Amino acid sequence: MVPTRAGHIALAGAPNAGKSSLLNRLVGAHLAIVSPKAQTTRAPIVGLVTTADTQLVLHDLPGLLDPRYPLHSRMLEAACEVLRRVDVILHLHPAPDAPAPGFWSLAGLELPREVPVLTVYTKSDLVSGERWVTPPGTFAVSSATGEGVAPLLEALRPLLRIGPFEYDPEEIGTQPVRFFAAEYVREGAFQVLEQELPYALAAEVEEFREHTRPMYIRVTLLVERESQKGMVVGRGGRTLKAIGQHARERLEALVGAPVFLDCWVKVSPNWRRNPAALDRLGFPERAPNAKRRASGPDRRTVLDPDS
Ligand SMILES: Nc1nc2c(ncn2[C@@H]2O[C@H](COP(=O)(O)OP(=O)(O)OP(=O)(O)O)[C@@H](O)[C@H]2O)c(=O)[nH]1
Ligand SMILES: [Mg+2]
Repeated sequence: MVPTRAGHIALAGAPNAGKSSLLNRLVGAHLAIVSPKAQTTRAPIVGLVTTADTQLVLHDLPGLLDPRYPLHSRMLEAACEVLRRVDVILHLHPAPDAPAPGFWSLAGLELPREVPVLTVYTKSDLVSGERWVTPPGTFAVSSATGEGVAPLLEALRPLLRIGPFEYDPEEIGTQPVRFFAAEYVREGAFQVLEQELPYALAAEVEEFREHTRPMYIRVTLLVERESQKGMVVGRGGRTLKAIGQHARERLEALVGAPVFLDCWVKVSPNWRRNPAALDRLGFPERAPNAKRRASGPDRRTVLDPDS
């Protein structure tokens, strides 16, 4: 009998590289939120892919970037914490922007750990008409078409340890529905709101009644300033309604049951820089990352001028 193999794999790279789209393609469900804007993912998302003999525990990470404010620092720390413990790292980089930089140079990450790092060029459909050739020893995938996904999966199996599965083979994720409720509201905001506004927004589940029909979920959208509240609500509440509708449809597809999603907007002044608010919103402060290079003059953390 073929032995089972299982392991943890990070999907890492610069913001907007296509990490969440690849997670969703591999899992076969829209688990992680996606948008054309950079820095959509703020906390790691776990997706599970199980076949007869292999279980991949995939970690879609926030983009590796130089932090500009405390939320960014905590996003990066969360990504580094996962990078320190996975069995394989996939370094995702868009094929149209090839070649990929060295992985450990991203965001000041220092020093190669003893872990395999595979370079994966994403969005290969965007270069397919250009006779682009995949650099030797790397992979090219398209989350839009599925091209290149099977060879990547094949290459991963031998890198995993022989051993039992960690999760039920039927599961596709490990995080609770309430986590995804807040995420899908943010995805709606990224879709509906212009420019920088989605970055000033967080979503927090304040009430969650799973056993009612429909399921009842109350989510508060936090904005940083009073002036942003009206923009999120929109004329006659239209904008907020569109955000809620997007999130409700995603959530109903995930849980396979009707959901009543009640969305409200509240001001939480400068929450992106407020340690207590960040703790509460699921961005805990972590032990300093020993693997980050000390800030040099060219890599100093720059706080936004309006902080
Ligand atoms: N054409 C094409 N577009 C893609 C592909 N994969 C991702 N995209 C697009 O690229 C953009 C960014 O995708 P995401 O999956 O959100 O990227 P990410 O790396 O998770 O981004 P952050 O979470 O912001 O770091 C979105 O507009 C996607 O639709 C692909 O294979 N082909
Ligand atoms: Mg993402």
